[in-house]
Amino acid sequence: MSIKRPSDLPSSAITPESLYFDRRGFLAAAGALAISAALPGCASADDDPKATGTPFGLQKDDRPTPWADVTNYNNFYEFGLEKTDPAANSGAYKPTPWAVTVDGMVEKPARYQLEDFLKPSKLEDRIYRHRCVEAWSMVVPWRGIPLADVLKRAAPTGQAKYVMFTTVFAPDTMPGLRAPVLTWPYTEGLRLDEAMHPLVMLATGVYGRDLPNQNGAPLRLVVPWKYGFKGIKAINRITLTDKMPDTAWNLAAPDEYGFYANVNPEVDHPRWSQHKERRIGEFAKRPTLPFNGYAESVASLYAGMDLRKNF
Ligand SMILES: Nc1nc2c(c(=O)[nH]1)N[C@H]1C(S)=C(S)[C@@H](COP(=O)(O)O)O[C@H]1N2
Ligand SMILES: [Mo]
Repeated sequence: MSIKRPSDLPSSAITPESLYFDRRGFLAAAGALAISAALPGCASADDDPKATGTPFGLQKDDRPTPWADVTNYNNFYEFGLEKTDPAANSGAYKPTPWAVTVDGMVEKPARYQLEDFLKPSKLEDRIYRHRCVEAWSMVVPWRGIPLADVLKRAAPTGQAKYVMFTTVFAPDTMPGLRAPVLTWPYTEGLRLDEAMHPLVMLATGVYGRDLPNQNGAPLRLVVPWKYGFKGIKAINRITLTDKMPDTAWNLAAPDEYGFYANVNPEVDHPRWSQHKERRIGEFAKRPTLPFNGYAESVASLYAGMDLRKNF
């Protein structure tokens, strides 16, 4: 397979993914159809894996971004600042065994081994759009569970209004932690009603495989209507709170990275426009959609809010 190809070169026109999707008339069906049951057996480990899952919010010309790009064009500053650093520098990092703490304003705080943390839920494959604040985008077939499952089990108290997520702090295996680029450990947050939305996933896999280290193994957040930096990786703590939590990017540059971080083509980043995006693997820019194409499902969460102020 072609993982050494520099990932911002265009992908070859015909990839296993595009062939598969075109053949099945996938694009006509994008929006609601569950196709995972119809898939042939898994590709061998040497092949590009097939994109499996239910498409959510995809547009007619959206195709899954090739595996090589999804796993080699990454942001994970704990492993360095270049897009290829996370794949190159995360070899010593150990995502197993893994424990997750759920604490704060909940009736049932607990520390789980990852297997027990996931067990009551059913892993689902879902294909989502992914829009980085840097104005590039992908289409990614994630595997995971609804975050709402985990929150309901913890039973938030009446005071809980926000959910804070924390990335593991592992300086021995995360060389990027030596640089004071962000406040470590990386943190993120959602309002509780956002966090309960059924589109929000805790992902454990991509392309039907366990997450590679560079994609946030063994557990990362996916919030498809927000900029990618909300999708915190390598989560080991989930804390319910009554205060809007500090987040790594909001602490680093509050006028550039707001707490909400909803994808919004009308609100430019102070240093660049958000009207368009470059789909990884393509030349021509695409228009950026409000809420990254998920407005129908999520705009009501922000009714009455000034989205220029609450960016
Ligand atoms: N812990 C941690 N999580 C992180 C980041 C990071 O640097 N550290 N980068 C974020 C950004 S900016 C993006 S765009 C996505 C990228 O996810 P991907 O590499 O799987 O596409 O991860 C997000 N989660
Ligand atoms: Mo990003």
